[in-house]
Amino acid sequence: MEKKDIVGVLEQIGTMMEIKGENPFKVRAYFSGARTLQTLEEDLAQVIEEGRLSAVPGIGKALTEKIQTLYATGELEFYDKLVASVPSGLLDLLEIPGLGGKKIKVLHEQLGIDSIESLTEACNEGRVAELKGFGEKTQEKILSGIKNREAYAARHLWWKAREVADRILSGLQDLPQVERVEAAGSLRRGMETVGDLDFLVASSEPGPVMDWFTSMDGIAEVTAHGDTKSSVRFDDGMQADLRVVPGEQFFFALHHFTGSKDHNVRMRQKALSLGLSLSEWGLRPEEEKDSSRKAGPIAAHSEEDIFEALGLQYVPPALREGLGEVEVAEKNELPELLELSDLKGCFHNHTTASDGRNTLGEMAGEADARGWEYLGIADHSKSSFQANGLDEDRLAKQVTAIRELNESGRFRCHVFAGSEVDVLSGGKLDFEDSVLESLDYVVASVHAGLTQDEETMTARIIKALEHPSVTMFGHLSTRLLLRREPSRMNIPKIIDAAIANGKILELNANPMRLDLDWRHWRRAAEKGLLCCINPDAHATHHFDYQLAGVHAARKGWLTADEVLNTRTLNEIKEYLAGTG
Ligand code: DGT
Ligand code: CA
Ligand code: CA
Ligand code: ZN
Repeated sequence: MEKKDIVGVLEQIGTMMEIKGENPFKVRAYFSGARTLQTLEEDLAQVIEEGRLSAVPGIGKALTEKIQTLYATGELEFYDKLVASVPSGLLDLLEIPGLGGKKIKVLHEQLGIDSIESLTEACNEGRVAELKGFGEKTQEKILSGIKNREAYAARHLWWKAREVADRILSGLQDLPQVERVEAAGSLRRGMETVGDLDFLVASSEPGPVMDWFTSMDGIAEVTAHGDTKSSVRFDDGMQADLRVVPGEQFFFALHHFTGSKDHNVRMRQKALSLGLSLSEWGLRPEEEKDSSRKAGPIAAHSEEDIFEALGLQYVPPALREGLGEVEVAEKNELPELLELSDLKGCFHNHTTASDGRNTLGEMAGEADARGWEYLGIADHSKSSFQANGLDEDRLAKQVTAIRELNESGRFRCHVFAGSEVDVLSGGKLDFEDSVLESLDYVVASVHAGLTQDEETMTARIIKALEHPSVTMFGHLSTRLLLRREPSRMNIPKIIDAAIANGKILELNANPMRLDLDWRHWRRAAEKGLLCCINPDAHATHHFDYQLAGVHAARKGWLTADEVLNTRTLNEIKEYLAGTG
């Protein structure tokens, strides 16, 4: 088992012991042990193999044994027994923000709460507010946490949906009856979260295709099984629809089921204005609409053909949100959207110096292998102790190591020395000016104090943006998709301040963040805001996240020249020197 997972198990043990009301000293030992392990600078494997784990301060004998067992086997009897001894409904309560072991124990003991359902009921009846240490505010927060949890469970991250969809697509592709296949819906539009997966197949023999689809591995329930449409639900709750159409309808159906609904409405209106009727079946003169379900007189051999038949510029799926794209396509004024291949590097990446899993050399090597011209390293700063943030000394050593790596000529990829500096609660940065000035660039981010009121948070962020050393702001809203709501802040005001101060906002490409949200970018870029797409990589394979970032950027109508990291190394050097 990896360190990260062991830390998770120790934390869960602590929480479960809290729920059971066990000795607080024992409970604390697990939490502090988890934290010690998390911030351990040395390689855990090496420490264990050299038998030095029990010598690490804060890790006693009992903990040493458990960590070693988990490391070696990935299992722990003590943990399994503990899980079995806590009612499973109580563990579900942990997913509600603000509820930890102690509060759950009180809810269980005093109100007999043992599930989300009984907790909802107790909140609605006002019984939770009456408990000592809870109150109206906490009760309200719990209720909104429960509501969010339901909404979160109904959707999936685009990244995860895409992985599942790719497997299904390649399975469908391999069937001899399948002439064409595409994923449609919100997945194809690159929405940050996806409700269900939508597949479309062209085939004259739907039977075997539907049979394959409804008997895939991991299906919990087949909710529909027909010749034109089947639907399934997987064990993890994800659902998928498959529609099979004759070849000549394929692109009409693809367009229709890609959506969005609002886009489709606008497209049908546009067709009507030309005396045409557009549907999932085809495009035909309006008076013939009801005569048949066969493809109409206008054929489409691609989606481009459909747009052309309506006198429209082709609208890429990313833009099909009904946000004015049809009107702009009428004027042939859609922008040439950013492509993944436009990116030449990125700036917000971590190494083993803070909480990353790969070393500086490994990260630079991977960036080099991808053909990037530059890579920015921005490890956490000292206040992010939970992420093993660097203090001034360790940062200075890292800067030296980066300079040496560049001089060694080991990689063609140039490494920029930066820092992801915490913006403290009053807007002050985590390092003194002289330290910040020693860096090539600075990413300012908020990691703590996420629940400040709108005014305080907005002022805090703007203060950081006004600091001369700050290059860009990281994951502005602090949201974690399907897990944590954004912090309260006045985003338009912050965008104006960024532009006024010549600062960049990041589009964090981590599939859980995609922050700043694409919905802001079109207006912001029009006003002159510069974007930087960063993977926030904590391991070399996280560089793949740039794809998710590019999808979000495309949804925000961004073009290559609105994104900093499409520039060449020389242009970046000039930009950072303040001359570009
Ligand atoms: P999702 O699944 O919630 O992430 O979002 P979508 O966009 O994938 O929606 P979904 O799966 O319900 O339907 C796929 C597409 O099919 C949708 O984007 C547009 C089209 N569609 C479905 N139902 C309707 C409808 O009632 N009216 C119109 N105009 N289009 C529809
Ligand atoms: Ca869908
Ligand atoms: Ca669907
Ligand atoms: Zn961060």
